Amino acid sequence: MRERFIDEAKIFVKGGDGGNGCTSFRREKYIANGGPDGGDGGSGGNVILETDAGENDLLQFKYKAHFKASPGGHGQGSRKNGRNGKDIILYVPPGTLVYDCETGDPICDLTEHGQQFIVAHGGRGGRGNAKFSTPTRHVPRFSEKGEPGDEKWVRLVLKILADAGIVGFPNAGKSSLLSKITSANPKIASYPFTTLNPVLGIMQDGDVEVVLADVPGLVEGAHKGQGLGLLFLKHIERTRMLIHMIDISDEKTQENPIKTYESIRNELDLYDESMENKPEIVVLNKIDLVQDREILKKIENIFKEKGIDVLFTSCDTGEGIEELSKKIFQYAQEAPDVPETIIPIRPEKMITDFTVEKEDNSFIVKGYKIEKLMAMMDLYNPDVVSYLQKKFKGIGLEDALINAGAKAGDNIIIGGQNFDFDPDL
Ligand SMILES: Nc1nc2c(ncn2[C@@H]2O[C@H](COP(=O)(O)OP(=O)(O)OP(=O)(O)O)[C@@H](O)[C@H]2O)c(=O)[nH]1
Ligand SMILES: [Mg+2]
Repeated sequence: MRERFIDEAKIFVKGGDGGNGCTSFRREKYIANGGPDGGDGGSGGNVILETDAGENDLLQFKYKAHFKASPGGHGQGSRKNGRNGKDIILYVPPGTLVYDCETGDPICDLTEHGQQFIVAHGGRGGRGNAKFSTPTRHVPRFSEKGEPGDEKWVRLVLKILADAGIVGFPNAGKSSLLSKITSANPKIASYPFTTLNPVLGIMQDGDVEVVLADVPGLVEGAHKGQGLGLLFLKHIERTRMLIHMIDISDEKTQENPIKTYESIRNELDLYDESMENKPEIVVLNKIDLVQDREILKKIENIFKEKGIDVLFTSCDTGEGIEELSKKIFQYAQEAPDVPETIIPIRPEKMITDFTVEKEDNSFIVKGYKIEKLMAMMDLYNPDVVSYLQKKFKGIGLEDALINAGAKAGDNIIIGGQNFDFDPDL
């Protein structure tokens, strides 16, 4: 038996750490005091998500949820740079939304085949000491360590992209319709809940393609999680139109067809208000089982009074199928596009974005970039400390610490590293 269709997954992604820069000086025969020649570390690999139309669901992430790209190589003497780490590419089906687990915000919507998104950047390679020589610093005795790669937990949610969703009670004939008008081959059987996963099929007319999604049958309470409904309602959220199928051979439905219609409508509307804006084709199926055609005429009028045009079909005899196909193509042309998912724009993080807080006798500096910078620094090296002092003055950190009340000798903590405050007064 096929594994259950997986349309949500939580994964941990980490870009490779950057390689360390190298501290080295040229040493050659007959050349005195060779200059700094330490090479740079290579960048860490990225973790990339790529849309692949050949992928159906997120099943692969059920078995493996941790992905770490490889680190960059370390720099070496003679200005030899480290090699870059390899990227990891994870393939996801079209319609995969990526959420940041920490903020809950969507960070990317992967819709087009081949579209890529770097979900975790590799760290920058540390610069070798050759890069730190300046007119006033001829002998840089330090280099940077590699920058740590980004790491985070993200949630992947697949919301299928199709033009039309086929909805209705179990056993209405939704999968039968899909197999009739597309080349898809869904499971069909005379019991409810035959379809357990959404199945896509494509209708083609010349260059025009309409993608249909057959989803598991809905029941009353589906929007609250009854039956399989809630699990799959999200797959019709992004369809542009609905094909609402009703089994008209059912006696109860014949007595009160509007009730059957409205109970499905109710579930859709309660799930999400966007459902109300989707054009809907109402199809009354299994007419081959209705002997008395007068009943159909009466039912048609009942719907008409409500302002709803219905089509009659039989997936068994093929009656009405051609008319329905035409209507689907016509509606697909006119149906409005589903609004794009809004991805909040996150301002780029700057080294000057930091906060200073006093805690006991220490001052804690927090900021994404400044913490990353500190991770690249070897504070046991006095040359690094004097380099950092200049840097802190330049980015306004020295002033910020003084304003927060820090005095010479106070303990400063940045990214878990401790050092004494030594303002350059
Ligand atoms: N006589 C007749 N039987 C039909 C017609 N359409 C579908 N059926 C039968 O009705 C049963 C259910 O059909 P499915 O296509 O599996 O129904 P479904 O809506 O996909 O059902 P779920 O996947 O369980 O929600 C099957 O036995 C079909 O052969 C029809 O027009 N006439
Ligand atoms: Mg089905």
